[in-house]
Amino acid sequence: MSVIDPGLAASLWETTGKAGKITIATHMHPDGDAIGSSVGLMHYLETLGKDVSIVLNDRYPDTVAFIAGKGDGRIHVHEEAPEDTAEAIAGSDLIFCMDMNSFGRAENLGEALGKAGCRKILVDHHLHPDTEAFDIVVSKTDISSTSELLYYLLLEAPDIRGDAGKLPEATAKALLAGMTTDTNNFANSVYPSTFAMASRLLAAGVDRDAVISALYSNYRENRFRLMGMLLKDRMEITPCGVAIIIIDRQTAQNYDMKEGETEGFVNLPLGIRKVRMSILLKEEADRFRVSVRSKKGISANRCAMEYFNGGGHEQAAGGRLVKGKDLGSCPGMDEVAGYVRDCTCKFFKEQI
Ligand SMILES: [Mn+2]
Repeated sequence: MSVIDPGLAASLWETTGKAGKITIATHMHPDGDAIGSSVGLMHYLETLGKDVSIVLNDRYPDTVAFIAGKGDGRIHVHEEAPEDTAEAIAGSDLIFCMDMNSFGRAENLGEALGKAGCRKILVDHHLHPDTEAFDIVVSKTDISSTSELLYYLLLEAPDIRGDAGKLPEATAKALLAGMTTDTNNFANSVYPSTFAMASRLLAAGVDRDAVISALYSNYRENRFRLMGMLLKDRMEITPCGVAIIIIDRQTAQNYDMKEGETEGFVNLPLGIRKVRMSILLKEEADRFRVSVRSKKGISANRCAMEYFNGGGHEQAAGGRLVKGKDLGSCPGMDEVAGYVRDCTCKFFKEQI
């Protein structure tokens, strides 16, 4: 089972070997896989003596902060210190873009990343990568996560040579954490290669209990209070079998929700037999962030592309509805729910 083309991996590690200062970028609203793959790569590159920094559009949520751990000092956040991210990008000999299929996914960093004069490498598992924009493209969509893709790339590195036991401890932990979050703890997008990776990392001594505990037994109480309220009072199930949940700003504020604390909510309605697709909308100042999940045979990606200005994976995608453009400038929750009801109904009619 060869996950990565050895020739491609060889050219990637050769290019990496020549660079001194390396910057790693990932998508906006970074999740466990974005941080896991970026931090995992950073720790490995540091063992090669590279000067590495990570640039983010916005800070990662507290729920995945344990992955960043002591590496936190080398992470620069555009929303907090734009001059630091600009300096890191401009001074790079090489840029890695992890878990994003185009520069635009890094939102406000996109332009600087695109303009940077150095070589650029893409490592990603999303559909439709912008291959033209990169010098080396490691893109694979039938894989659980970018963390898994990076794991197999690292096994091809000259000093690792297939021995997971040679990975830095912090890299192994970050990769297991990233893969675990992107598969929803081995529930979706799991392939034989995913279990093989987990098995070899466990054998190499990664403390999975600690990772699972940090990810899934470490939430604040208010997350569960909000989850209960949304499922009881707010979830709508349309005749087409689409579950819709909207979290408006007032509600998020009432429950003191922080970034990342509603992670996973969108998956819950898929547990209901008649639900074929689940859509969660989160209100922001100028838009609603949209998460789409679907059962096998239904394309969340197509629905997100056609109706929500987004995309992602077949069963898990995201997008946005911009106020004053896709919706009224000050839309009520009924208007938003109505929009989603209508377009998903249309989506299912087109499927037949
Ligand atoms: Mn991912």
